[in-house]
Amino acid sequence: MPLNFFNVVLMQKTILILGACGQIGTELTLALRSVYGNSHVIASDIREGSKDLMASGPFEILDATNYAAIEDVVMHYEIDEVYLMAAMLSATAEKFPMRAWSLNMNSLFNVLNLAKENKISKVFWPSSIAVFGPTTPKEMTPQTTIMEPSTVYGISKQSGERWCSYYFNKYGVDVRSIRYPGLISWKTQPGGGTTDYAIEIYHKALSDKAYTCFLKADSKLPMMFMDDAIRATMAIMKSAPENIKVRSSYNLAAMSFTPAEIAENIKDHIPDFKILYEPDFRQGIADSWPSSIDDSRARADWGWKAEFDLDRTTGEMLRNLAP
Ligand code: AKB
Repeated sequence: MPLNFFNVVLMQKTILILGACGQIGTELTLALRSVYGNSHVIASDIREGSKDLMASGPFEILDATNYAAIEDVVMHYEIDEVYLMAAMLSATAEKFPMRAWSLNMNSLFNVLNLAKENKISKVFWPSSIAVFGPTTPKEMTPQTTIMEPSTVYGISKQSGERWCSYYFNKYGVDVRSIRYPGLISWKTQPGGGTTDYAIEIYHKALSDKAYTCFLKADSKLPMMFMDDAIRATMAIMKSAPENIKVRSSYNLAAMSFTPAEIAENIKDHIPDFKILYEPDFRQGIADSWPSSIDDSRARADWGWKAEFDLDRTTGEMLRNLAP
């Protein structure tokens, strides 16, 4: 069929993002709007988000744990794909275990069940390196390995992965997932994660030339710049279904570093920057996670390749956050 205005419009899919005002959701919404058109990407969250996000397209107040409310929005906008970005992260989840379990699991069941009932055709759900635990091999953690997470957040993500795989095998639900490492971004602040230090440090380097880190100097964790994470998310969702051979969640990697290494990197730009260490309860969470990740399955199956290393990330963060 030759392409003309009418069938291009007919082919256009409509996307709903749950948790659109968070750290990943904000940038993902803007990126998806630039590809699919503002009116085809419906942002939603329990509260309004940044000015950029609110001004760029449709927004709905929506609680990801409320099935009926999501179903209403899905029907109203004739939604094809849902990206579920609402979640309680590792550090906050340790303080509110039952609330974390309820948010992280019920929101996932809601979208999986909508897909099972053919009300939507595709789902993106983020998992995390938190699915691994103290008994997992720490360096170059393989795609398939021992997984005994010791955090509330990790337990919810590991259970979520099992449910994704189950809904794919049992009901044919097209659900796709990535195990995000710590994500570094400047547009929106993170909330309640263990890897958040790698963002706070840039803000404090610029404002105070000093930062007190809540992890030890040598705590090496896998990290990724947000642009890479958004590219990966859009790539896995665009891939042909037969390329998605892992239906739990894919390992994804870009770089690994310690607080001491990121501090040295910042000193290349701000020579009198100082870092102090006062580890708190988040040290225990970091100690249970891998130091580096083997993402060869994502590379082989859907062509993943990171573009940002620590030098490039530091340059982008300091340039964009500078007053
Ligand atoms: C967290 O620190 O909780 C998150 C994650 C690694 O999933 N950034």
